[in-house]
Amino acid sequence: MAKQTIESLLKSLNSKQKAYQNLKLKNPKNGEYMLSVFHLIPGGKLNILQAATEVAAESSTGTNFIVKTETPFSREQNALVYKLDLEKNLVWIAFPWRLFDRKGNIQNILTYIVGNVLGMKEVSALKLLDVWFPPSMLEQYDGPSYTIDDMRKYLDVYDRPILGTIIKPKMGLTSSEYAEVCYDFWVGGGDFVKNDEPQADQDFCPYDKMVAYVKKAMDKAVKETGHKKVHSFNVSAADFDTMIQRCELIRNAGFESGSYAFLIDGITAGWMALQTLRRRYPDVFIHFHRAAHGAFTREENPIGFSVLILSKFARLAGASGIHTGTAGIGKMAGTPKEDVVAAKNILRFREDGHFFTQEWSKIPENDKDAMKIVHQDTAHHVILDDDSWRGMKKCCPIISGGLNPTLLKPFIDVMGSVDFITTMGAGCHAHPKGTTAGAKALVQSCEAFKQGIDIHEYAKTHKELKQAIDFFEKAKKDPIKEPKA
Ligand code: CAP
Ligand code: MG
Ligand code: MG
Repeated sequence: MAKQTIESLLKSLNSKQKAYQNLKLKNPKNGEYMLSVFHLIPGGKLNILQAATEVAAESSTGTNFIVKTETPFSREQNALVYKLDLEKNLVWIAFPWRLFDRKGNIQNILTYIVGNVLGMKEVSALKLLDVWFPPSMLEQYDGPSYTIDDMRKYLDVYDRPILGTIIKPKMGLTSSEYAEVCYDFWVGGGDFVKNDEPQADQDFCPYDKMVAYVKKAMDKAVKETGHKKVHSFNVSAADFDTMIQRCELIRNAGFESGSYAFLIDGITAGWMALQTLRRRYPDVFIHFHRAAHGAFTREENPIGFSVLILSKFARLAGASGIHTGTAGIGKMAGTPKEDVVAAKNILRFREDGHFFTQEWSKIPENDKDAMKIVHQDTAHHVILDDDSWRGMKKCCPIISGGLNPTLLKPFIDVMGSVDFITTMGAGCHAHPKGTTAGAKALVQSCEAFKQGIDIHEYAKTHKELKQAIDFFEKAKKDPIKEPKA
């Protein structure tokens, strides 16, 4: 096949396709466009520019023919292919962001840019890899309200990850059994407990009783340990009314502000649920669990979007935290390139993505002190309390999935930060001596990290950690045969 040149590609476009490209777009970062990069392999007999302009059409104003009802103004809203990388099959598309529903509607944006286009015959591969929001657009979006910084203040935990668990077995405990396990984790020194992603109002674990018993367990644990605790309740439900009922049940169960979070299964319950929670409960940590994201984000999937995309939109929507993966260290697929890049992009005020550097609001160039802080920023308190208008608050990475005390430091080393919540399920409850010992082992592995001591050394004087190391390292060597507890 003759080597494609930009000229030959442009010549190949029909009049409709021509209206959805501008490879000479002067200043894509002029504030009018949300910018995006897709990996695209054309379908059928199309070349990459024909396919890309079809994607731009379908994800903005067009369809498969030019319609007589177009107007000069509607044409102004055309998305535009503005750059190509023919070697890597990459296409850059600029979306006039006024295309999108006013007052910050994420569901609407995603319906455009990863909606019908994922099903078009014109592409055989289409994956949204990165996105850039202009400052003028950011102003329209909520961003996080209650953040990990607020949770740190509540827990009085600053210089380490927030240590959490997911109650296991994943399902099947009664409400009182569930609360027992919460208590056992909290008295072992853990900070944070979450419902698992399918937890709802199952008949063997009635929601109202689960909430009531967790409150009792938390009160007992706080009294005995002298430390505050947090529980993240899954409020996902069949309908919004039930979701709100669950939120109100929790808020009226006597929990003090800061001691509970609302977990939403953001992919299966949807972005409307997430934004509803963010707008109704700005004083609550909104926890985005991303079950089912793999259908879009796995590296081997040619059609979908990246973990970075999911994470950036979660921050824009106002999630306080979202699962961003263990960079392959835990049980889920993932890499530092995917998971750590996503984690840093939602934590920091300014960070490189896969293709764009995103600043989560515009700081006037001449604002020296703010720019200095931005440059110094290592993901700590960049948003100045007295003028948080300057930036969209941070969204915290929630790191989970096959982790155990022996993997805490390896993950921190890959992440290069402790500013996250980690939740270990089996990593805690599979401990040979049970949940409380599992929690102690997690706390001890974190203490070892903070003191710069290898966990094997530290385990010599900390039996729960020793037991965890023996168990999990043996399990890793010989995963089939369950090592004797
Ligand atoms: C982890 C977990 C989390 C996954 C989510 C589970 O349990 O509770 O939902 O980690 O994955 O159900 O598997 P374990 P991600 O700690 O026992 O593995 O964080 O990648 O979205
Ligand atoms: Mg007990
Ligand atoms: Mg889970």
